[in-house]
Amino acid sequence: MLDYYGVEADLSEEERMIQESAREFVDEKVRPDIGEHWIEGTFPKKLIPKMGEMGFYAPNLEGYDSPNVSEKAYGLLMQELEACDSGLRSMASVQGALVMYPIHAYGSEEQKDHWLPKLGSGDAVGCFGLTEPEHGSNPTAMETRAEDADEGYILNGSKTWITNSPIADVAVVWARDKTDPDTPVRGFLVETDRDGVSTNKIDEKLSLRASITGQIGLNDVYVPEENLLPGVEGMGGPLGCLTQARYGIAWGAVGAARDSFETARQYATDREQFGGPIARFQLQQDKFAEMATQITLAQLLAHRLADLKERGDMRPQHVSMAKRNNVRMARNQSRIAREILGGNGITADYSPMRHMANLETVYTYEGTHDIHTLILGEDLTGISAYE
Ligand code: TGC
Ligand code: FAD
Repeated sequence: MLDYYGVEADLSEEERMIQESAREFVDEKVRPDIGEHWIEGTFPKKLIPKMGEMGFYAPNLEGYDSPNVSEKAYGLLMQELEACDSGLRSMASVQGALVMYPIHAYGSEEQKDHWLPKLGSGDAVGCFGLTEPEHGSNPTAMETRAEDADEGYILNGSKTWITNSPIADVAVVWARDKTDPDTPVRGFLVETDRDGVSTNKIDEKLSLRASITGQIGLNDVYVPEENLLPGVEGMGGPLGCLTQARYGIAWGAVGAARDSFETARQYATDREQFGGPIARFQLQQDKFAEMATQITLAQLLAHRLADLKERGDMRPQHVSMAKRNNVRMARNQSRIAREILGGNGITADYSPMRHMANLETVYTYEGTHDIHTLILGEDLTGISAYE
């Protein structure tokens, strides 16, 4: 496995163990039929509780039966999951960073006791509703409204492009006060079996096919006061969750690129043309040299990001730089890997083209590449380009 600078020699025992067990799990339980799921547009749902048993959902959180692993161990886990498929990493990212994290960080003790154990074990599935049909890159302009009602709230609005909404038991929904749109955004835990909730599936995606995506319709949905996340007000709430998920993506993208590289390396040493393996041609070796360099740079960025996060020095802008760079890198390098596989590379028998198609989504969600460019631009110049 590519680790050109031997970074993994410095992993702790726990980090190594998590990496190895995730790799084994993926090789035995997911890799054999992930291509088929991708073609069919299905997620292997039977894996959801198994992934819980393996401790794949937010194992970096403290308490509530969580193993509280290091940030690097969490990153390595995301890397191994995405080395299989971005849809698999999405499952863990949403459940852990976008649903368990806000409950852990902003929830009441009752909400934590009720939801964290069952989300952690995969007995319940969560989703995160921020994006709306008319507000993607600019969620601050959201139209979903919460109106005071008898000891609770009435929610109205719609969210779209929501990973796992059609199979979710609970949605973290972000909304503004109906009567005063200047009031801060609040987060609500909405059980999907409440009257007025609909979760239609989005079909015919050409990317992230082994992941279920849908909408959330909220039509006069009543939620009691105790479903409000009490610990946060304003856009810092949802954006704080995105920082956690983007951190996992910065690591995951390295996995998708590494898997594409390893598949191409194996193929190029096996495949013979003009009387020998295609790996002997300088044109192919140039591609391997460049791929390995780009993957190594992204891997070093991810490891450094983990160190910053572990010691509390990581800023959201650090995460933007790593998400932006590493996903672009993986998107470009998976394409080069596909090229090395010739005609066979366009089939589902090999992973690079599946990664390449998935990475179109990863490049777009959790803040598009352009949005992360603007976040960095603002940080570096002090001038915001999106106001
Ligand atoms: P701005 O005025 O800059 O900030 C508002 C408040 O939020 C704080 N903040 C953050 N906090 C934590 N982490 C971050 N990344 C933060 N960014 C900002 C900020 O300090 C401020 O706090 P306060 O206390 O001063 O009020 O916010 P803005 O509204 O101008 O934001 C601009 C912008 C464009 C950066 C933001 O809207 C953005 O990031 N847009 C991209 C939208 C996005 O990423 N959507 C993702 C949806 S979820 C998803 O895609 C899941 S995919 C799941 C999967 O399958 O893996
Ligand atoms: P838009 O915001 O309309 O952007 C369109 C284009 O314009 C992009 O290229 C963008 O970079 C560019 N652009 C926008 N603003 C600017 C600007 N100021 N300057 C320069 N260029 C700009 N969301 C959730 O809330 N929860 C989920 O679980 C979730 N899962 C998803 C799963 C999938 C498969 C997909 C595809 C998306 C998911 N999303 C989710 C939504 C995702 O976060 C949004 O698609 C993303 O934030 C971009 O929003 P948009 O698609 O509306 O594009």
